[in-house]
Amino acid sequence: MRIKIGAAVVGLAVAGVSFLATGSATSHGYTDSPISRQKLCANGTVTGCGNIQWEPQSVEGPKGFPGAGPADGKICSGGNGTFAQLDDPRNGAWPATKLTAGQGYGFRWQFTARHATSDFRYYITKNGWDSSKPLTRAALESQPFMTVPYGNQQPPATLTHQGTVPTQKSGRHIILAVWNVADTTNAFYACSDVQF
Ligand SMILES: [Cu+2]
Repeated sequence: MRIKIGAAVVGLAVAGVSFLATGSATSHGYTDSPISRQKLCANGTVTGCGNIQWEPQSVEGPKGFPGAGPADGKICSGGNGTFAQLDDPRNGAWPATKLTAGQGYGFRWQFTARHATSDFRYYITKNGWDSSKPLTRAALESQPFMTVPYGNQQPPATLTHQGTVPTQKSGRHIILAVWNVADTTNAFYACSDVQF
């Protein structure tokens, strides 16, 4: 009897481990318009990216940004040390999507796991921020330029938010997209380099 119970416990433990491993390998999402750093790594446009090239959907970190969430300087990696290459400013050399201040734009997410969602928030850097330094809260405008409440609904596999690019911007900037998941303690982070 003892042996049977022991085997059942081991069986459950193994099932639990494999479930978690599958979840982390296939879950989540990233932005591809404007294209994010993680997607530039995944499609081979940018090399020397490390592990993120295999799983651009996995930039997951604590939610509650900017009050909580990843630490300053680690925002683009979601605070994941294994994805630290995303925080490297590369001396301002990340490929940048060209935008015109005030234009209409479709901000797009690709999801590999369609988690129930609280909202999506889009932040942009302040004029005069230093593109040679890792991204910090102080470098970002304090309020998102677009917030899309999602009412705990499940998004489709591809989701476009039709919005407006901020006005009064020139030169190089980062758009930080944050996907706040409703039913976990986490969010997903995506930094996109843009040029006005
Ligand atoms: Cu997920």
